[in-house]
Amino acid sequence: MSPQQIESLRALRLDFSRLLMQHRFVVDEMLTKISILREESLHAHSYNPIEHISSRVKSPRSLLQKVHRRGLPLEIDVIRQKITDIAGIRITCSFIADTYHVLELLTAQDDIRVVEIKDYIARPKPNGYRSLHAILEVPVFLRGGPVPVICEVQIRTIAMDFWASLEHKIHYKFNGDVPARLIEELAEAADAADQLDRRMEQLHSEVHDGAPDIDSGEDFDDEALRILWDLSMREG
Ligand code: 0O2
Repeated sequence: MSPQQIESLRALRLDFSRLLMQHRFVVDEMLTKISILREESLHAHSYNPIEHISSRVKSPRSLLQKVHRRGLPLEIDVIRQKITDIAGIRITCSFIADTYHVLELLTAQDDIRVVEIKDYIARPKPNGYRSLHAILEVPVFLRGGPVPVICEVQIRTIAMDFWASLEHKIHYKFNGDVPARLIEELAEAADAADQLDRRMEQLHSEVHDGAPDIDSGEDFDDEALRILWDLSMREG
């Protein structure tokens, strides 16, 4: 390897590690946003629309494999634009309505730009896969100013997530060549999961519809409440 080649390899390595770092930052930002939504919902409605959040940044190896599979050039700007799941966040909710609600709350934020929404709940994949996918662009505030970074957010119910993780394992086990009988059973299981989702949602709305918002303000304990009262008396 010539000194120039070594130098350009070093530069490429630095570019890639910077790219991955920016995607770690976007995950951190998104996790903060999602936690805020979750806590605020709990505070305002004593209701948590988000059951679970997980996240990952693609490993360097898996990123390079995808770049290679897609036949992309080793150019950071191209990779940044074309590989939209370097940063991935998965949100699981109890109910279908919550998945749309969480998506709406996130995409309504001023600093988030929606690149693409794929609604596999309204239009499931032929194998039965259901999930909401949002490709979002979020500014990450670095020393030199904001840098827009793309992340993929998958939002789905617990039942959809259960199905997807089983399907993923089966797919992996058979190296993509899943026997027809299992494909059929998976499709049936996806329908059963969907029916369960809809029944649970119906039960839930029967119990909760019309219930008033409860904001208990519990974080103000008795002592804080007494100080608040004294201050308000002084002001009044
Ligand atoms: P991994 O290992 O989960 O990251 P792209 O992802 O950009 O190449 P595509 O397929 O159009 O293109 O994107 P799509 O449909 O939004 O799917 C992206 C991700 O959704 C996948 O990432 C999976 O995580 C998930 N997904 C999509 N379809 C299925 C499915 O049929 N079964 C399961 N279990 N998951 C699915 P990756 O990169 O394929 O995998």
